[in-house]
This record gives sequence, C-alpha cells and structure tokens, in this order.
Amino acid sequence: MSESYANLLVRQEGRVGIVQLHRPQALNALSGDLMDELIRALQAFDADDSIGCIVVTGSEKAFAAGADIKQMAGASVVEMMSSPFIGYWDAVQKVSKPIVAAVSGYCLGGGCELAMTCDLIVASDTAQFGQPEINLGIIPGAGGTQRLTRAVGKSVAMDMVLTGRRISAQEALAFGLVSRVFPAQSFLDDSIALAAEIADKAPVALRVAKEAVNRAFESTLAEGVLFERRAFNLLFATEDQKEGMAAFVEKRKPDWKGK
Ligand code: DAK
Repeated sequence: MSESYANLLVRQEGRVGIVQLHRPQALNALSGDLMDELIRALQAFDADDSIGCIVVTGSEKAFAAGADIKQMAGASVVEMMSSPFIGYWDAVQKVSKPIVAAVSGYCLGGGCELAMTCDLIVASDTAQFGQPEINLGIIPGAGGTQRLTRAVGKSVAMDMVLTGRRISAQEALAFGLVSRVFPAQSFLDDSIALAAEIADKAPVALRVAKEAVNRAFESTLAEGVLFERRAFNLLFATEDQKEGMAAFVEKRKPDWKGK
C-alpha cells in the first residue's frame, strides 16, 4: 500500500492487511482525522484481492482510549448532530472482508465501540474494556449500548455503562466480548496468525459467512435461517466449492480461486 497516513501504520503480511492506530501522544484517541484515515485504509484493503483478512490494532498501552474528548468538549448539539463521526462506524461495518480487532491495553468508549464494530475481538491479557462515557456526563454514542448488550447481555452491559467500570481481558472472555486472550509477549503475532488462518480460506465463502453471521443481529431466527439457506445454496455456484470438496476427496490442500 503506497498511501501514507499521519495517524496510522499500515502494512501487509502475506494475505493479512494490518492497520495500527498510531497516535501515541493521545493513547490513540479517535480524532476525526484518525477515523478518516482508518476508513480509507480499510477500504483500500477491502478492494485489494491480495488481502483476505484485516487486523485493526493499536499500541501495547492502548487500542484506543475513546473518541477525542478535547475535540468534542466544546461542541453544540447541532454540531454533534451534523458531525460525520457516526458515519465512520457505519463505514467500518460495510467492509466486506473479515476484520479482527486485536486489543492490547485501554479499549474505552469509542475505542470499545470500534472493536465491537469489527467482526471478532481478540485481546492481550493486559487489555481493559470499558464504556466510561457516563463519567463525562454522556452515554456511548457509536453503538455501545446496543452492541455491548448483544455481546455480553443486559446485566453486564448495564453494569459497565452505568458505572463506567473497566473489565479485564479474562472477564471479557468469560462474558463473550472477546473470542481469545493471548499472552502479552506474543499477542500481535498470535493475532496476525489467527487472521492469516482466516485469510487462507475460500474468499467468497468468507464474505458470505460474515454476511450470514451479521444477519443474526438484524433479523428474526426464521428470516436469518432463510438467509443462511439461500447463501449456502449460492456457494454451490462457486468454483471454490467444487475445489474444496474435490480437495477433500483427493486428500490434498485446496487451491482457492476466489470464484
Ligand atoms: N481524548 C483525548 N485525549 C485523551 C483521551 C481521549 N479519549 N484519552 C487520553 N488522552 C490523552 C490525555 O489527555 C493525555 O494527554 P496530555 O495530557 O499528556 O496532553 C494522554 O492522552 C495520556 O493520557 P493520561 O495521562 O490520562 O494517561 P493515563 O495512563 O494516566 O490514563 C486513561 C489512561 C485511558 C485511563 C485516561 O487517559 C482516560 O481516562 N482517558 C479517557 C477515557 C474515556 O473517557 N474515554 C471515552 C471518551 S468519550 C460519537 C460517537 C461516539 C463517541 C463520540 C461521538 N458521535 C456519534 C458523534 C465516543 C465518545 C467517547 O469515546
């Protein structure tokens, strides 16, 4: 990727695109400029056939300490209503390739909402998750009250949103907010290895699988199952389904074409 960014470090390892939030002086607080760059980087990876999976990560100390409080502090209601800010989270959700949020250190407020907008969250054992907006006299505004509640259930979500308390990586694992916790020393390598494992799967099936799981949040069970059945049947029109099943029968590794 040739584009350069002021608030990100972007690189590719094999079929994994890695976007590292890099605003160390503010613990990766999500300024408008940072979010704008993040969306551009995600969209570039989404359009690049050599990428199968994307990792969004931060520093060892902070994934992101939330939206930039200093930028928001003086805003009026009309300015907040017309802010492009919420559109950034919608844009993350529109990325068609799987996105792994690899979280170390603070993952707070809008940072936690960003991680939850990704497809799965993995954590270093140092990670701390929280929605501390209540301490600023506001509430989560980028989906936190909704996505957190779906991820961890009402009681834990209420506890976190009403008290602003932070939970550890182990608690987040127990509550179902994260799928895996890795040791701090190997966390980024482990996260990239997981993304590489995903990136190695059949590209069309990955895309359809992501759509189908996400549909579970937007539909009744009957509608979701119908969506899944149609998506499942559709995959029998792909070369990769023929290749995947032939490779199984012939006891060899499949050679995906993404078609
Ligand atoms: N914004 C701006 N700067 C921040 C920041 C933030 N969220 N978090 C940290 N910083 C800055 C600090 O001000 C400090 O800068 P200097 O004073 O050195 O210039 C530097 O980062 C280091 O921070 P600390 O000195 O505080 O470091 P500590 O290790 O002592 O403490 C901490 C780390 C993470 C516990 C602490 O910094 C902290 O409590 N930070 C704030 C966490 C927080 O309240 N986050 C929620 C923010 S509100 C929207 C949708 C969503 C949102 C907004 C709008 N729309 C739909 C429009 C989201 C809102 C939020 O996320």
